[in-house]
This record gives sequence, structure tokens and C-alpha cells, in this order.
Amino acid sequence: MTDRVLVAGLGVSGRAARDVLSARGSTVLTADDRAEDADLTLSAAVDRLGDVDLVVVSPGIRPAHPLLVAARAAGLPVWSEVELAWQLRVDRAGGDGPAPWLAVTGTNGKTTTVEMLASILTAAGERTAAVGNVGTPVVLAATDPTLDVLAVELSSFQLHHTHTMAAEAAAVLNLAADHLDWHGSMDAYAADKGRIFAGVERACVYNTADRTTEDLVREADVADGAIAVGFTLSTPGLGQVGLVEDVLVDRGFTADRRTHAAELATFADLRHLAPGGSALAPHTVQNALAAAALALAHGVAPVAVRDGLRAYRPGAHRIATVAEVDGVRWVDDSKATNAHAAAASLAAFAPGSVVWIAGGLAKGADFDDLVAGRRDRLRAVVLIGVDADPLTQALARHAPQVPVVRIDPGDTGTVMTRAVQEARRLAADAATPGATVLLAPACASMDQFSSYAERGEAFAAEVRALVPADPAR
Ligand code: UMA
Repeated sequence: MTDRVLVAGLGVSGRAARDVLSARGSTVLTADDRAEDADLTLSAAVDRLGDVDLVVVSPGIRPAHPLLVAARAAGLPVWSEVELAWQLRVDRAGGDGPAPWLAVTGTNGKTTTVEMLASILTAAGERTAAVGNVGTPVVLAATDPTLDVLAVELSSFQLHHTHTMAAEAAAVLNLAADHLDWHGSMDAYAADKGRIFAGVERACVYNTADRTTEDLVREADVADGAIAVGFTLSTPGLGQVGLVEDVLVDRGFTADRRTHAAELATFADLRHLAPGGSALAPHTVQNALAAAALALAHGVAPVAVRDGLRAYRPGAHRIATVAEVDGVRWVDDSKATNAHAAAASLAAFAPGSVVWIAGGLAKGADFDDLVAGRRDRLRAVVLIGVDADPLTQALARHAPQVPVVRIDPGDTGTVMTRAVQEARRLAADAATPGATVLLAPACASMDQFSSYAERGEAFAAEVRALVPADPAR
């Protein structure tokens, strides 16, 4: 199957697939429309499908792409880099077969959850890595015999072409409309997310507040003996992890779960995750509970949950305060690439306090619920991106009193320089103090930046330039 492989898309995951396959002696053909070191373009690759046995496809390439349509018509298997990783995984150095996978998906929170999970596993003494959509290709970790267990973040794009993976435990955190332009419909998107539960050995973790995630567990074909475990922000019932006041507790795995809840951690252990000393965001607690459930399914002790959550530090571009300048707080949440994430982000700030920088690639989403639900937070809005109409219209419908400045993508100068200048003016204009300028775009970045990380870094660089130089230095 992997003797002659076409790697379609030569980004981070495509390059890793190429390297691992080449090292194993496969003949690898690479196709990409932009990468200079690719053998050919995607359209040219259509004529070479007869030369290969398998296509490994990058997540950014849509299933309807003519190359994939032709590959399927030719009867060729099409695998994600994740499926390739599953097929090529190697035994652990200490024996016991390949490292098990603990897998996480969901519209939002999956990067945080998988990083919390890796921190918990590390606290339990396991050699592990957070891999997948978070950044490190899974195929590199799956072929590394030194790892004991993998914490794998999976996007719906990756799951779409993943066919035989069977995780030790898996979680779907939530499901909200996202990437509908790629998947075609909400049902297709949910079905791809649901693939994460196929063949699960020990536990399927779902969100009791999101019915669809529970339905996906119910519909899944899992291994005998696998259990369903819900996470909840309320007192957990049997088969759930949840809260008793400010204590995270387990009634899903502990031996005496019929009568008792085992303590895992307290809010004090998560205090460092509250932005600027504010209250702990509900989604942070949900992510911690989901990570805990996956770790418990793997067999870690409750004390490792506590230690791992204490040690966890969030990555960049997730509600990160960049600076306070002249009484205005500047916060980078470039990771908020859809409406659901931006809503969670805006909820973390006081009513009337936010100058919101938003916009980018809308991905077919509509923003009515977001704006209607969070208009009380808004002082003003700065719109970036080439695709501003859906946000402009939602703001006009639901927040007509909020001033909106559009950064024309056709103007000269960099978009973020102009956005930060406008945001600064709007924050200073405000009659009441305590403004926050929040970059939480609710959109993907690829229209004007190479990634959400680059967008966040551009924002942070502009903000740092506002900080007066310290004359004492
Ligand atoms: N390409 C073409 N023609 C096309 C489409 C794409 O030639 O029509 C090429 C591009 O030039 C590019 C390559 O295909 O060189 C593929 O790039 P890619 O961005 O699809 O993939 P990677 O660089 O391999 O990155 C992917 C994930 N990207 C996407 O899902 C879009 C990364 O997630 C992930 O970190 C990485 O694999 C490792 O697993 C990023 C992401 O934005 C962070 N994910 C989405 C999200 O989180 O919302 C799902």
C-alpha cells in the first residue's frame, strides 16, 4: 500500500509524511500548487495517479478537489497524514506494542485540552507529546519508539480521511458551525468529528451540555467494554466527571464511583488560567475536565491530574495579555478563528469594555448569534479581512449603536498597523476607562496572514511598539 505514494499538499504534515515514507523506502511523489520543492502541481498530479497506490492528503485540500475526485474514481485509497501515522506506528522501545492514542476533537478548546492532557500525562511520569492539529505532525510521533502515549489533537479535516484509527480514549468537546465551506453541511461536519470515536478501546468522552457530542458516542462502533463518560460543570452523575462547588471530581472511573466522587483538583489549581485575575472561564474548566477524563481512561492517578493542571501553561495567542498602555489592555486571542471561540473570548470581559478587532476569512459562517449574544461587551469594532460583509451585516442588524471601522484591504500599509491605530483611537475616545482591545477575529487568518499565529504576532508587535521606551534602561 505504501510502496508508491502521492503526497498531496506539501505543508507541515505533507512534508512529515514525505520524510517518513522516504525513510521507509517508499517512492514518493509530491504535489503542491505553491511549494517550490514539490514535484508537480495538484492538477498535474491527476495524470500521475496511475503511478501510485495511495494518496496522502493535506487537511487544507477539500474533498471536492478534482485531484481527490479523480483518485476516488480510480479506486485509490485517500488517507490523511493521521491515517498514515496510524498505519505506520511503531512499537514502543520498552515493548508492549505501539503507544496508545488519546484523541481530542471539537470546534473549540481542543488545542488547550490536548496540551493540558500532555501536561497531566507528563506529571504521571509518561513520555508523551501533544501532536496533530496543534502543530507537530502525528506521523513523526507515531514512528518515535521513545514515546509511551500520544495526546492527539484532530481537526475535522484530518478525521475526514482517517479510516482505521482506534484510540484508547477519545473526546469530542463541543460542536458549533465551523468549516462548513469545507464539509458542505453541519451534518457532514458532525459525522467527520464522530469518526474519532470509532473503535475506541476504553472511553468515549462527551460534553453533557452539548447533546450532539453525546449522540456521536451513541452512534459510534466502539470496542467491547468501552464506556461513555460525560463531563459537566454541575455535580456529576454516575459515569461523569464534573464539579462539586470548586472541586473537579471523578464519578466516571474511580472504583467506588457508584457511591463516591474522587477529588481531582480544585479551582485554585487552575487559578493561573484566569485572564488578568478575573473569574475562571467555564470553557477552561470544561477543557480541564475533558483532559482529566482522557488521562484517567489511560490509567493515571488523580494526583497527576492535579499536578498536570497546575503545571500547564497556555500557548501563545489564546487570550494572552500583550501589554497595558495608557490604561488600555491589549489582548491577543488570534486563536479564536470562529464565532463560537470569539463568543467565549468576548464573554471573558466586562460589558461595554471591548474594542473588538475581528474579521478575516468567514468560511461560510454567519455571525448573527455571536453579535446578538455579545453586543453588550462591545465599545467599538475594527474590522479586518477581505471578507467583511457577513460581520458588517450582523453588526448592523444587532449592534447598530456600536461604532465600526473597516480597514480597507486595498489600502496601503499593513493591515495590523492600521487596525491597531484605529483600535487605539477608539479605546482612547471612550468616555469611561478600563477598555480592552481584543483581537478575537471569529474568522480564519489565511486571507491576509499565513496563520493565526502570524496574525497574533503581527498584533503583538504593533502593540509592543506602543509601549513607551523605559528611560531608565
Ligand atoms: N495546497 C495546494 N492546493 C490547494 C490547497 C492546499 O497546493 O488547493 C497546499 C498548500 O500550498 C500547502 C499544503 O497544501 O502547502 C497544505 O497546507 P495545510 O495548511 O493544509 O496543511 P499543513 O501545513 O500540513 O498543516 C496542517 C493543518 N492545517 C490545516 O488544517 C489547514 C495544521 O492546522 C496542523 O497544525 C498541521 O497540519 C499539523 O497537523 C492548522 C489549522 O489551521 C493550525 N487547523 C485548522 C483549525 O485549527 O481550525 C483545522
